[in-house]
Amino acid sequence: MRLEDFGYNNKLEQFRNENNLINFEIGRVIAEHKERYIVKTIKGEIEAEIIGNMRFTAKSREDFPAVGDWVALTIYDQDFAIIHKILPRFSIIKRQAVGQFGEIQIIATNIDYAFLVQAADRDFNINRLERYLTICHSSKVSPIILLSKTDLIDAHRISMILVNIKTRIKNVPVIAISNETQDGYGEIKTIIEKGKTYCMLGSSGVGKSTLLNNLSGKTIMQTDIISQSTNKGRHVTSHRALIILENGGILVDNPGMREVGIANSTSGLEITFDMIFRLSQSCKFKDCTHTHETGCAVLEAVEKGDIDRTSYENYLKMEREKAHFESTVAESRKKDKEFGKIVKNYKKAMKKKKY
Ligand SMILES: Nc1nc2c(ncn2[C@@H]2O[C@H](COP(=O)(O)OP(=O)(O)OP(=O)(O)O)[C@@H](O)[C@H]2O)c(=O)[nH]1
Ligand SMILES: [Mg+2]
Ligand SMILES: [Zn+2]
Repeated sequence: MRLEDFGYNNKLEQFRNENNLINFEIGRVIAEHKERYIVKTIKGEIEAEIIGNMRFTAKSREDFPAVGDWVALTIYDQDFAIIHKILPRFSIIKRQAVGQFGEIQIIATNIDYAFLVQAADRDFNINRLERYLTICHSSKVSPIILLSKTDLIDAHRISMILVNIKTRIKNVPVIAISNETQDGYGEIKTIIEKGKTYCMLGSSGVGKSTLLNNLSGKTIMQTDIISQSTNKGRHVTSHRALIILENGGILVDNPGMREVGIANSTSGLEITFDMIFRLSQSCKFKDCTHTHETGCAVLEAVEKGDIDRTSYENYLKMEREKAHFESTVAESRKKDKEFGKIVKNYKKAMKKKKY
């Protein structure tokens, strides 16, 4: 195994050289559980923690390692290594953290393509698909839509769903697959390239892990829990989330998601709803919200049926979420700043008193 086999490249090597990281091992984070990480290196899969300084200087979740990250680490033994640095990420898939407003959760990093998996039988939902597209587009990850479990519905219904997707979502490949019959696998295999990283996003139970297992060609992929004891007597339970296929493609499994909240993703919305954004150039008012204004080109297109009304409403909903997220972040920054000022003034006042 070479680092290149799990996605390492010249750019990362250059960064390593320029930042004096030559004396560290390099590895890729393949699983994370409560600030403990499993890192794949040429010496094997190692359990690691981050160096204290990284925790103390971290401003947000993005300053911690995530699945897919390249890290510089020191290996002491199989269960004990220290991560010193996260190498620059070329993409970060993130969402609004569930239950923590204004916080981000990283789903995976350094991903080239995301398979957006929806099951054809009950899970299928275009609005949600547009959400996934938005998080992909805001993180420079190319989406591929997989309609799974096609063995459970008839051909007519499948073609209806496909038409439905294609009228609302342009320029994104859509593949109908079944993990039972392996229909559609040929198409997936032609998409997967050596050295590129693919992740699986979708609700629980849609067949992500089954697909990963089948593609890996191994009969027993670890989808269930593996626990490893550590030298400190603690346990980390996690499954291996990153595997390498025979053709050299790298697949990352992800746990199913129930919510796909939009965080700060301006470009994501722009790409997903490109027609709305193109039309908005012709709105009468520059700050048009496309909700009630006269001379709104977007509303006009909705009325005429050029833009799907449900898609438009989905867009407005995500736009509001984004705005809410951004104002929450701005608000807490302002509070931090104000608090900083109070502390500074207080210190000044104390100094004056002394002399
Ligand atoms: N009929 C049918 N069943 C499938 C298909 N793919 C997966 N299943 C079944 O659906 C169930 C869930 O599949 P998983 O692969 O574990 O789903 P997952 O997306 O990984 O789910 P999470 O890990 O919870 O996010 C299993 O019982 C699979 O056997 C399919 O194409 N057709
Ligand atoms: Mg799974
Ligand atoms: Zn408008």
